[in-house]
Amino acid sequence: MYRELALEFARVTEAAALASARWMGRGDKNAADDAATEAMRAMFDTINIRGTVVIGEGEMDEAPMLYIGEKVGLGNGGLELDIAVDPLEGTNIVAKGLSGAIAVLAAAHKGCLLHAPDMYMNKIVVGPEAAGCIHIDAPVEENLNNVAKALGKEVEQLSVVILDRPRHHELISRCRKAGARIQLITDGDVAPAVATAFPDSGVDIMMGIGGAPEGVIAAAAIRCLGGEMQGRLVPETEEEEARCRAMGLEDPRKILLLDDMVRGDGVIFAATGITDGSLLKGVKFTSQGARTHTVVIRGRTGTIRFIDALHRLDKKPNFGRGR
Ligand code: VTB
Ligand code: MG
Ligand code: MG
Repeated sequence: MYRELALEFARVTEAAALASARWMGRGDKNAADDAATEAMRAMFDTINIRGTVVIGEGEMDEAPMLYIGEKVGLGNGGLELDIAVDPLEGTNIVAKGLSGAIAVLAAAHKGCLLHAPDMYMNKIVVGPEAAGCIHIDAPVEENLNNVAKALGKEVEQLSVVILDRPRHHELISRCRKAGARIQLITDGDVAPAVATAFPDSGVDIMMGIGGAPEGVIAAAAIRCLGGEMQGRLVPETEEEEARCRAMGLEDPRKILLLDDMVRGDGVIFAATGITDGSLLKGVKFTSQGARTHTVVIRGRTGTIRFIDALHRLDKKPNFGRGR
């Protein structure tokens, strides 16, 4: 994966973040999502790649752009890549002005990303120091103990991120009984999943059921960072099971390891904060323009770059506006 693409992809998530940040707290999640999607789509077409969206905003008939199968990039003989996007991960977060929304993408060589269907996935994610210490089917108490040991902490010092949903009541109460600390989030499980790989982020484990497409996006980052993630799709109907089989998963409920979700290290992951989160600061507008905070990670080398960018919107009035 060409190294200059890292900066190009950072510009793509910056544009999406800037566009949706204009909608922060305005109570309109669809407008925030559309703005991010349009801005991301427009920026892709400044890059010399031959990209195909494999995880996106939905099927062609339900999403006007960044739909699954859409070609993005200038073409021009550029690299053939599979692209997974979530222009606005955490639409409700932005609509309400809460924390933890990001614009995010992962790109990999063609055929290297699992084409996860739009359904639920059970996930457990830890950073590099605790890799090899989790199992998605182990009792949660056992995972907590093993991760604490690997991190050289007491279970009482662990911080576990879980989506605040009724489906997680048992998980939450068992974590609490075991003594672990929990950060309940309203939405947006990709950012905390990635944060587990940063020891000073305040997030040690992310677990629970969220979106499968976002699971693969998080897996791309964790793959680059050397952490561990396990997932299991949660098909809820026969139709969903059929979709799993159609994408080549004979057993829809098999455990998905990192290698199953992201093959090889020809991967780039980029995310820009929209609202403040554990890893990334949100977009700030100033008299000078706007400031964005982005992380971009390259699988081949594992280099992590945090890009703190000041955008002179007076010179680039269309940046982050989808045009
Ligand atoms: C959302 C979203 C998460 O999972 O909650 C979703 O905020 C699914 O859960 O970031 P619900 O259907 O209960 O809302 C994620 O999209 C991503 O995994
Ligand atoms: Mg989205
Ligand atoms: Mg999402």
